Amino acid sequence: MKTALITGITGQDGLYLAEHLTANGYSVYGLVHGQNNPRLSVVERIVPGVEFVEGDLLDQSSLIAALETCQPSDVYNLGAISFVGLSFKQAVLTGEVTGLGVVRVLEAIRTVNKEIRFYQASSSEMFGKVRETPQNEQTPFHPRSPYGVAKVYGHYITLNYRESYNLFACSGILFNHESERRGHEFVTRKITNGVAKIKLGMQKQLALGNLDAQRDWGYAGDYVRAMHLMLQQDAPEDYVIATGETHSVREFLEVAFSHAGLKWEDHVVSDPRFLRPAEVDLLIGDATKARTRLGWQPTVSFPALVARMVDNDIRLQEAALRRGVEEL
Ligand code: NAP
Ligand code: F7E
Repeated sequence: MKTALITGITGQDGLYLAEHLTANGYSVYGLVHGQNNPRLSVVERIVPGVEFVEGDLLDQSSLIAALETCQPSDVYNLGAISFVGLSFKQAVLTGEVTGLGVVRVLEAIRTVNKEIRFYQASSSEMFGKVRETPQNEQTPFHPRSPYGVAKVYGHYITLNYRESYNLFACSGILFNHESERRGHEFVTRKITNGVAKIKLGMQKQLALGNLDAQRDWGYAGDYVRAMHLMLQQDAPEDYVIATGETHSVREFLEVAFSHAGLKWEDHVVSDPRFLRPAEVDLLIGDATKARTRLGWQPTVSFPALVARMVDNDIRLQEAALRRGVEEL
């Protein structure tokens, strides 16, 4: 039986990946940082077989100890400060966790077992102020946030350890992917949760920042399949994972509100607090390599993604109303 260790198991992707690997016969460990993490019970409920190991991307010795405990064949490094907005406010911490955290995991692998296969969660935010459209594996990087800069470091240190120490180390350059499990700070979930509350009379307005930004939004459940496929290849390589379609935040609003029978113009207000010091205007990925080499393709369309997120949030908020509390 293969054994995988996932950092970031309490995040959106960690949970989907744990489900996917467990269903494929893996024994799965999740690295958990902090104490008394409330998301642990969610992971335990959804993927009962997962085991937890303590460790932090800021703490080198805890990562070495975690690998010694789990003896994994595969490590998926999904842990990060992943919210671009927060990265502007906590730039140094973002560099430490999202950037240097990657080299700490790679060093732990080099120390404990060089045969471990490694997946790094790289990001389309590395393209930032894009040099070409659509973006592929050869497109140069121009990050626009401390998060994007940290991810560029993580990407290149993964490549460097592959070339220097012959590690089986891959980066997936994933474009935005969303789901019912997306954190509420990200714009898609903020919108679908806002739609649900407005629909049920719990709130009247939704305050947002830049509505012109365009993103290539896919479904997270599809994207974790690609992570696993990358580690099944004969040689370690990097792959862009994307739908090849782009939509603006305004288009997302249009689809989400109309799905609930509402007009977004009646409810959305502009709030400069949600503008960023530097913005990524347009992302659209070319996943030809993943399609041809991994046989990967997305299965959930943009309207279907928005609809399932809105429906889910309406269900959650209705349940919260029945219980007499606001769903967190
Ligand atoms: P997420 O929901 O924000 O999850 C991030 C995870 O990192 C959480 O489990 C968090 O744990 C953990 N973490 C934070 N600080 C840590 C630390 N010091 N040590 C160990 N773990 C720590 O992110 P996601 O959407 O699942 O994304 C997964 C990965 O893919 C991230 O690296 C993200 O940057 C990258 N990515 C995401 C997208 C996307 O569209 N979702 C696209 C490209 C790349 P707690 O929750 O317990 O704090
Ligand atoms: O913003 C605009 C905002 O925070 C999307 C992360 O998973 O994907 C994600 O990063 C767009 C931006 O995601 C609000 O300015 C407008 O242009 O949902 P987001 P992101 O920054 O694209 C990449 C690939 C990752 O790797 C990251 O980890 O929406 N926007 N108004 C807003 N965004 C937010 N959050 N809140 C607003 O009110």
